[in-house]
Amino acid sequence: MTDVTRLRADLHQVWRMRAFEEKVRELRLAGDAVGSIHLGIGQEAIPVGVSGLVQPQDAVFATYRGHSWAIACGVPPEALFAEILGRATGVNGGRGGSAHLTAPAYRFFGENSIVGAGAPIAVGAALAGRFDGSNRVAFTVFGDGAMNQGSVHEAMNMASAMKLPVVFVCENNTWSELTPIAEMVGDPELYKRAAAYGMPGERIDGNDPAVVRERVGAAFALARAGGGPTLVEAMTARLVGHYIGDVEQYRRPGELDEARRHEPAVKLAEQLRAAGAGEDTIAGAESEARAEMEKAAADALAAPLADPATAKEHLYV
Ligand SMILES: Cc1ncc(C[n+]2csc(CCOP(=O)(O)OP(=O)(O)O)c2C)c(N)n1
Repeated sequence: MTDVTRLRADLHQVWRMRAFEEKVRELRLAGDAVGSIHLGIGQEAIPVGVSGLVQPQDAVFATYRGHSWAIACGVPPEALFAEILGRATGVNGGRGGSAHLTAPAYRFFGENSIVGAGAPIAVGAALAGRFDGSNRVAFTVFGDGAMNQGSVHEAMNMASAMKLPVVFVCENNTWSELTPIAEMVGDPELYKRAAAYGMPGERIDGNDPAVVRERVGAAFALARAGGGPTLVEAMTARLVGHYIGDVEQYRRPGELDEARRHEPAVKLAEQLRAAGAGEDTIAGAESEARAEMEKAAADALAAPLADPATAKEHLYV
């Protein structure tokens, strides 16, 4: 693959995720979707970089900011829109909504609204892989705030002690809801904690899919080879509110202007220009993605709402 082909493919994937989420925001503001919705606009390079690393036997565990991770796993956007819109055709029959998307057939073992909960579940999935012969790698992604959850510490310790094939990725967007991570920790270089657990840890540019692919790819390779877990701290920025409706009074002056200069779509467009691509190549990546998501959303809107009579199906407790 030439540089231009790869960069164009990455830019197209970034735009698929962003166009999906911009459409979700529009649908939420119009009242077609309900409930609290968290967007990952600006953070797309991490799921784009990881998407090609996940093999059929693997398992992915995300957070409530998980739309792009579902797309990265290959879940069809129409089924995701339908889920968020409460439609019967949704990936979970309209029961889960934005924060509980789950699609095991696509290796996407779901979002989770409990901060840090994905990490111990991933450790369990990796441990299960020892017994079912799958050689599964369990991948889990969470925010910088989640690094202060006891469950995440316990998960990292157990994964390292048992040399389990887990890849821990911390999407460090520097905000935990409305609080800066720097005010909540003694050392904001979170990757350094990996050393305390006896596993490799590093901080990377989380706005460049190629860097993510290379460094998280090394973590997957180590895990598959029996070398145990890795912690990757991927630096990025959330260009929108914590949730749709967040008025973002906590932002520092100029913070978002600065972040927009380094966000993944801007970075990839610059790399494409440097590799000799024309403006039509760059614009096409965005317009194709927007057309795909407009159609997927329209098809989902046309589907019937979930039948309330089915609300109690699939309940276990
Ligand atoms: C166990 C738990 N505590 C608190 C909350 C409330 N809460 C929701 S999101 C959030 C911030 C998490 O920040 P971070 O882990 O950095 O992820 P981000 O939202 O930035 O992606 C908090 C505290 C929760 N959902 N679960």
